[in-house]
Amino acid sequence: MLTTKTLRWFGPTDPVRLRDIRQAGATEVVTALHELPNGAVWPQAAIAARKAEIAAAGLGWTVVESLPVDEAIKTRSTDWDRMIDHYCQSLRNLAACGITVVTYNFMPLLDWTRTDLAWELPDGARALRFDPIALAVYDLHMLHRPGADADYDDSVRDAAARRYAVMDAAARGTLERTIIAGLPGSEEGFTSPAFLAAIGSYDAIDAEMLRANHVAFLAAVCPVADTVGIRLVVHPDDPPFPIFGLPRVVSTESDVAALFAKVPNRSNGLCFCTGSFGVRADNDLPGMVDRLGDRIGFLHLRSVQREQGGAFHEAAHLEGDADMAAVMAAVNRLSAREGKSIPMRPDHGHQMLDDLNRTTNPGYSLLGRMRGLAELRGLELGIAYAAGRIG
Ligand code: CS2
Ligand code: MN
Repeated sequence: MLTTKTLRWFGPTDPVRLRDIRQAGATEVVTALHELPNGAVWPQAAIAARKAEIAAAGLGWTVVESLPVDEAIKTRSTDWDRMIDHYCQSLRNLAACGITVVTYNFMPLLDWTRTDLAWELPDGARALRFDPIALAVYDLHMLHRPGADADYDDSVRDAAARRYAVMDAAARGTLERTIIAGLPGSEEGFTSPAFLAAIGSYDAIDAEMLRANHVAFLAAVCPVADTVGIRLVVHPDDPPFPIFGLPRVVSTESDVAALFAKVPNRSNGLCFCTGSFGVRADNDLPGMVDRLGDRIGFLHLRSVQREQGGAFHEAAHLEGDADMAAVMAAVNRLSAREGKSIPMRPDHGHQMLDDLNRTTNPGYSLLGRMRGLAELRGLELGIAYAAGRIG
């Protein structure tokens, strides 16, 4: 049994077209009704129309990425009941249209975060990069978050002050937009004053409370997901550690194992993102596939290269720190054990070749992802063949 090859598509406004995705070798897209605001019910008619548009291009749509979890749910504030009702109704509507996997994340305020969206690699391609010093520059010198000083050690503070002093207005503006304007999929961006105010809504929420709120969310929606036959898969934190003093609680194997222990429902699953988990050297990626096993409902395959001082950039899919061959071997064992095809996508890709002449969503250019998909497909086929599982 091989994985189902998918690519992410941001809907009709995505400069990467459905036809491109099909030619790149995917049989399905993963997408969302990106045009709807967070917290809105996804109407069944709108889901069905999007599905028909995708089918007309010869592609399937069974995986949603993402059905965003409203801040009222993450902070457990007054609108909680209404937002849970909306979430459950969206799940019912999605199931009625044949969706079987729904991705979400539980990161406060920000989805994935980078400090550079076009970091030049030695071969001239461009990658996404995260640099803790750049994050500190923004936090300490531009956002002026109260109490931020205490979150950085002396060497990072000094480096940030020196870096800030030599940045011109354009560089400062780019850094601000990169961090808070909202990367694709995050649906919502902030201005710095609005971000500062929103951070305040987490003043009373520590990691323990955020975990409890996550469990409360799952306890409320998993019974509905079980009934309608949807697998909810949580995407890990990216990066997998707290930033801006906000807690992050889906960063390690033990974080997700605890979630499955607390909410054992079958629908409670994981989007195994090797790029997000792989930023931490203490996450054993192939071992996690073996141990988390059937909880894994969706695969994001990507490799990061860890750098000195906690920075990292996105490497080519078969390079960097992730042992992708070992991950793929574990995935192949899991697929054989489960007897089912797990949806996978190459997560992000470099801007390369003609990508460099085009404007696409950061991380989601066509050719870089096509290279990633082709390499991962070949790797999987070779592993399955060598293991005597095909041919
Ligand atoms: C990102 C996220 O790293 C990623 O896969 O593209 O936007 C991801 O889709 C969400 O965190 C899932 O909810
Ligand atoms: Mn991912």
